[in-house]
Amino acid sequence: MSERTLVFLKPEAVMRGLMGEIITKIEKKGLTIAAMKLIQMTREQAEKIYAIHTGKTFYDSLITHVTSGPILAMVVTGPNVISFLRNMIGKTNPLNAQQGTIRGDLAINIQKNIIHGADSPDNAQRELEILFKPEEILNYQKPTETQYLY
Ligand code: IDP
Ligand code: MG
Repeated sequence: MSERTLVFLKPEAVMRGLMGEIITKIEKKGLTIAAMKLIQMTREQAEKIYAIHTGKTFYDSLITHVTSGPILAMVVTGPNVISFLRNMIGKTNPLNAQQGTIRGDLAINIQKNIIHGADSPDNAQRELEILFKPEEILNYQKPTETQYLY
């Protein structure tokens, strides 16, 4: 059963020129990018996505940071895509993120940790609706993967 999730590369990933490397990892894993756009999030969008963290010590700084420049937002689909991506992303604090994960390999700062990935089906649906209109999300299959991956 295919799931879908919301991922975005944070401004530091765009500014450090890491978009291609991360997109490649997602593609090589066999997941499918169903929508993708480079945008600058509004404060309102960021506050909705990070609503669960309202009031925490890092909240204001986090919202300011993720709205400070371009992000690359994606809807990604595939079997167990939420778990696969969370595993590929690694632990929140790059100090605890294993080598081989995106954060383990590319980040040293807990806030500037490169990438966001929704953590549950409900949050994925809620978050992708904040950044994408339904008609922006494509539904397609890659024939080679249907035959050789799944
Ligand atoms: P996640 O991105 O791994 O799901 P969350 O706990 O949901 O981690 O936190 C959301 C984001 O808030 C993190 O990715 C990170 O950018 C930031 N953050 C979380 N904890 C801290 C902290 O203790 N200090 C500074 N920033 C933090
Ligand atoms: Mg989270």
